[in-house]
Amino acid sequence: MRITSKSTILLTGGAGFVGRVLCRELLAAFPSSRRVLITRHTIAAIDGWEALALDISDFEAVNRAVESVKPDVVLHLAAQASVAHSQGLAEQTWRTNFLGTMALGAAVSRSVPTALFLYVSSGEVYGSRLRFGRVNERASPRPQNPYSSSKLAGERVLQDILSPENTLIVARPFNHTGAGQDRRFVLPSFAAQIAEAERGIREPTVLVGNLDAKRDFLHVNDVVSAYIKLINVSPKLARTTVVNVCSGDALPVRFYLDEMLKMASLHIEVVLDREKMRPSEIHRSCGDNSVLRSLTGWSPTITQHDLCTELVNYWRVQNA
Ligand code: A2R
Repeated sequence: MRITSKSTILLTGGAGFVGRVLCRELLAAFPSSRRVLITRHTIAAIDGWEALALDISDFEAVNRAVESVKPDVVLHLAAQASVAHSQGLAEQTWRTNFLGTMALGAAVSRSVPTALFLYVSSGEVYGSRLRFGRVNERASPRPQNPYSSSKLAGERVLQDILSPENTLIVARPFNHTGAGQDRRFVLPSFAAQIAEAERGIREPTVLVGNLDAKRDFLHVNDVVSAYIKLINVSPKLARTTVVNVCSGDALPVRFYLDEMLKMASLHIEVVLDREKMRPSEIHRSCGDNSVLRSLTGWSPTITQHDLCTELVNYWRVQNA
């Protein structure tokens, strides 16, 4: 399916952290398309998008929505997106991540059997496989928590239930962040604490978990640009293509903290919070991005320094 100016785009999870960036960039990339997003709750209008409020795991509602919108392109981001929360919310995580994906895949297969389906899975699916070094897409996934197990199950159900004419792109993003991400995630948490310390609304301390863990971080804009490039090259892709979306390098979390502390206007002490230490944590998570680069010509554009600067400045404004 080639994307034309008349194409209809359906996006789930459009009100989330990544979804909002994607809404903006899809509007810029495909200004003449029809654009519809699915949200769980009714939300304030997002520029250039029609919104439908429904629960992604409601098979009938999803089917009705897909049948009436008849999308040419589906981008599926709606998810319970936190690994940490998935441990205590296993049922809800499976309901949203697996049943929601199955509901959407079944509806697409039935109503738009030639549509392009981009499923945002996760680099987390590699799980314990990450211990053996940088992973490419041929590595066997070994998920370790309800989040990654349900994401992998979503990949598998789509391969089975989409029509043979649907093109499926499975994107496996590794860590990504930027302004607007919830402070439950590690880098926003550092930036928010630094901004609060500067304003004097907390002690000059930052509570941290394992700073030696190495992570492969991208700026959310680079992740979104990878998704859009994948859509653009979709006519030349196989029926199913699995693609890592990652920088290809892993730096210790301490590196990001140090970058942010350099920006602070006062001395801030780093304090270990044992509750933030996860015993089964992977020491190094790093993906191989060769497939993404060779398929699309993509490369990341935002430096780690600029990423840290953006986060601290964002939280300074949030706390003002
Ligand atoms: O929480 P809400 O109402 O803003 O909606 C979230 C949506 N969502 C759902 N939509 C419909 N039915 C559901 N049962 C349902 N549960 C969650 O998914 C929100 O708009 C979106 C997730 O956004 P965030 O939590 O901000 O995740 P983020 O970082 O944007 O991740 C996007 C995708 C996910 O598939 C991740 O697993 C992947 O990228 O890394």
